[in-house]
Amino acid sequence: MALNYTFSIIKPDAFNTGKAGKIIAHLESQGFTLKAARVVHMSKKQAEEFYAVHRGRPFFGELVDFMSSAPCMPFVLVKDNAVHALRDAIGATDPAEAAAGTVRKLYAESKGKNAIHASDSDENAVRESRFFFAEADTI
Ligand code: RTP
Ligand code: MG
Repeated sequence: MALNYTFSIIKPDAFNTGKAGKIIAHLESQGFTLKAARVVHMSKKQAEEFYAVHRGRPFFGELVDFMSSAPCMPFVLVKDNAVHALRDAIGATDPAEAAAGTVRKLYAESKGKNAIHASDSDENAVRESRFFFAEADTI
């Protein structure tokens, strides 16, 4: 059975322009429930570790610099089939290609500064939740 929670981050572009509340309200209106949340200014090392799967990709350095440039807001959301549901709700990586009504269409600036991260598998949702939260905070 699919995991009933997933992991997300309001990225620095959205968090530092006051969009966190609007994005969370938007997701709550779609049936997601907030389970845990923090505000974190990641070090470069933390950002490299979090996005280690992308090491070697052409955008890796830019991504790490961006994610460690200012505070962001990691959070855990609960919903049935949460990983799939949140990927649908955030839209395509590039806001220009994101469907109407998705978080990235509504709030993102560009493919790099795209407002929100969402885990792409149940396995990664568990790993990424544990990166920022204790297990007791997420169950
Ligand atoms: P995320 O992991 O943040 O939820 O985003 P995603 O699955 O939609 O996209 P992914 O391919 O995993 O890429 C991770 C993040 O790297 C930045 N990126 N920039 N300039 C570029 O071509 C480019 N490609 C990716 C984005 O911030 C993307 O969300
Ligand atoms: Mg991804």
